[in-house]
Amino acid sequence: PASRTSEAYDVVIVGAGFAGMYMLHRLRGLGLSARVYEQGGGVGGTWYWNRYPGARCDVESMQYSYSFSDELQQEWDWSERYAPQPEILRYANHVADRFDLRRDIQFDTRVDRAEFDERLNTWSVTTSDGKTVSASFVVLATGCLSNARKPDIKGLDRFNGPVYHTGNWPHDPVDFAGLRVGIIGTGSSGIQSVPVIAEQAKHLTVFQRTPNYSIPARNAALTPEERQRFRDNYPEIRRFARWEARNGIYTDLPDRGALDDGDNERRAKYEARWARGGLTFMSVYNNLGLDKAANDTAASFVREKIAETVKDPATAKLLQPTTYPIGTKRICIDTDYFDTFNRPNVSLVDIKANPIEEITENAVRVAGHDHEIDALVLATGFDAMTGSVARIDIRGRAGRTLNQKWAEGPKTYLGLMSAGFPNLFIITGPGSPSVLSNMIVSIEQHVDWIADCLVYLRERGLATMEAEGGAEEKWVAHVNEVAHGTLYPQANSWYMGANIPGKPRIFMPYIGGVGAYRQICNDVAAKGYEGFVMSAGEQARRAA
Ligand code: NA7
Repeated sequence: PASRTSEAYDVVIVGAGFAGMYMLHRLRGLGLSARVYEQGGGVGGTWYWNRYPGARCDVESMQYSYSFSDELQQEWDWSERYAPQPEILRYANHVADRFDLRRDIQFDTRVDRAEFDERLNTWSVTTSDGKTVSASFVVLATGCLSNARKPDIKGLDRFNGPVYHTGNWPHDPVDFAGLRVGIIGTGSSGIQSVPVIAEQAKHLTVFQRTPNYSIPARNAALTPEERQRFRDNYPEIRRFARWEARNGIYTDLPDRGALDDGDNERRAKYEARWARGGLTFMSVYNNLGLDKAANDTAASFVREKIAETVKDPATAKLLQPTTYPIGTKRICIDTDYFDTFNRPNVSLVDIKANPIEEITENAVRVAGHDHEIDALVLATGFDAMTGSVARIDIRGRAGRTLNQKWAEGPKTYLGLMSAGFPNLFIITGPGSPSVLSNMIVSIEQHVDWIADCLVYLRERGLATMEAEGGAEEKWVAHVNEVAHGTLYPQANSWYMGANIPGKPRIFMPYIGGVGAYRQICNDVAAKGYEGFVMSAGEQARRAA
């Protein structure tokens, strides 16, 4: 039974990843009391759990970092163009120490339930240690890719060897030396881990349902000069990332479409971007996400590269994506992924044509053939964007749960709040650019907006704030309309909820770009939080 404590906070924050940590820091600066609950044993969120071999950020380190403190961005030395997971986790820990965050974070504690009391205008928050505290506001900083999903494959529990999920990797090192390893899933996590596991394992069998487009990372050590160039130009780099780059990543913006160039010129541009590596491959032209014929030119370029790299033609063919436009599922960034299939100890099994029949004590059975393995890796992804929120029993006005409300798909106003759930904010929620952007850019924008909003409420003595139903409906429609003006809905992606059986197919992130989104959020605030209802609340009314 939950023990009710007298602990009361201005704000309870759920999660101590990059969002929760910065939220806590901002709230402290405003003199508000806050308590963070974190299910992990340390800070870092996604980067705390995703410890699989080869895990890296695919946004460049100098940009995948906080901008709120100039001292911080000037003093931290990223070692490589794309930081490996342990380094990102060290950075998260450094931030926690430098800003003395830990004293307000309770680790190894989940938030199980949050219930709004309409009389008191407060949330009762119940945690896995059986305590209930109260808070005027709750901020869900629960992350978009943090609810690892085990696939529903017959016999999975029967397997005798160890089963690892990339999104929930053990903290003790895993040694695959001498083992026959199987891996299911070829999204970003699979594509990053396959080359590393292949080097360790006796044999690696890759079970692929859908091939993915992947661009070479061209990872390398950062030189002191490269770091300095970023540091010297940070004001402009950060401004550009916030306002001009749709995805929050500093790059040169294209002013032409793919069909505006002749074949040779286009090819030369693709070659140059391929040689440069990384996510900016997709910003070579301004219409790859919009025009199928334009997109086809980039998609077929990548297919050619796969065919050039992979020696066995049948394997190369299987690795070539054909069923969806490039970039409409999260594009992958790799180091030697396709080349890994030239190794004698790596084999590829197509589970699209012949799905896995079952997993036995020692094998994965496909088309009547047992692929024997000693260990199994699931790189099968996440219940993205809504999964971690759904695990909390959230009850708003009239006891209605958020899961009931979102049964047909998540509904929010600006991704920040959901009507009927006063004083509950979401960071990088569905309906915000979140996963379509450099997460840290989006996180900082959300946290700053929420912080400003709390100041606004405090200054006016207001007790509650919530999204208006009508504004929310309009926003949801807008998010969909913008998405359907692009090629994105053509792919069965986790952006669409398509990786979770039974999950409603709704394009969840806002695709209008971080700059446009920031402008909308600023305008809403400037108009006195248009589309939100604020009220003085019972106590304030009584005092008046
Ligand atoms: P993703 O991108 O969701 O990839 C999951 C992969 O697992 C993908 O290839 C799936 O195939 C495959 N999958 C999922 N379920 C099954 C079952 N039941 N059987 C066979 N194969 C399956 O997750 P990641 O962890 O790689 O990446 C998530 C994000 O993290 C990434 O986008 C970056 O933003 C960082 P499918 O394509 O569904 O056919």
